[in-house]
Amino acid sequence: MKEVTFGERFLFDIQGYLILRGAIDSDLIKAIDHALVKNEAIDHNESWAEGLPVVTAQHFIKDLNVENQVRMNGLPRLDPIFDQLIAHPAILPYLKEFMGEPQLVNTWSISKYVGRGATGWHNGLPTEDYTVRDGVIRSPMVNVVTMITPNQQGDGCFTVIPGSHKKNFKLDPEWSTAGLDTPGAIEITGDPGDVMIFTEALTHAGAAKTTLRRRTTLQYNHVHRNRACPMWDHHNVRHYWLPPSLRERFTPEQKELTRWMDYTIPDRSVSGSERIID
Ligand SMILES: O=C(O)CCC(=O)C(=O)O
Repeated sequence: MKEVTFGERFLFDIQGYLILRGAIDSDLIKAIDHALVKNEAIDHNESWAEGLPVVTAQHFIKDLNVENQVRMNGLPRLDPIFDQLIAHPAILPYLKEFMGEPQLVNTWSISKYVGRGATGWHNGLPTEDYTVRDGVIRSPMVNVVTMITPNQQGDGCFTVIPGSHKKNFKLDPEWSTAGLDTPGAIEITGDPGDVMIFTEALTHAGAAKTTLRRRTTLQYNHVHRNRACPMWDHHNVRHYWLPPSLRERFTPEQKELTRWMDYTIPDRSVSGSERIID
């Protein structure tokens, strides 16, 4: 297994993210892109969401809630090709190094088209939760972004404020959608197959999409095993949790990274029946 170098640990700690250039080979990226385009083009059975309060039912399998954007949730349910980014050997050593005992939770894609506006700054972890003690980095939530298409200036790239996982001031509300005009903000550019790994304590957002071509990234989010308990939420767990029938095809490493799924209650119909929704 690949060793994470001291230089990489230093950089992850000081920036809050690392970029792994060419981490995923181009044949896999092409196959993933093909499966994603196919799934974005079809309607999906969203009957699992029946009865959910409208306010929470915003992330359908195919989520078209945002103009000029398609978001797909629960990727391994859509095509086995998406399994290949779970516990990928180019990524797993970093998850272990920065998290200790990582578990995969949600997986989603975002495809943006021209006109998609900039998104607001956010972070999935409070800064207090990111720690370094005795030289050991611990981020209880780490997100892995894989670039499927070019992510260049104007493509609606991820934007981050490097070092903001240790920030001591709240952002001025005026900066909420100021994108690259926010002090310290930068755009994460790259090519298909490049990967960004970041602590969810890092303040991040998406830039406005001004180019004509589609821009797609996949997000595979991980939490420390002690926090792998999002199953109280029926809405989210539909996309987080993968049924045993699906996980049968996983490698031992993929099964290990999704172990929490053995212990949680499956998604159930909210109408009160005990029907398990696979
Ligand atoms: O691709 C983007 O616009 C950023 C997405 C994002 O911030 C997220 O998925 O948390």
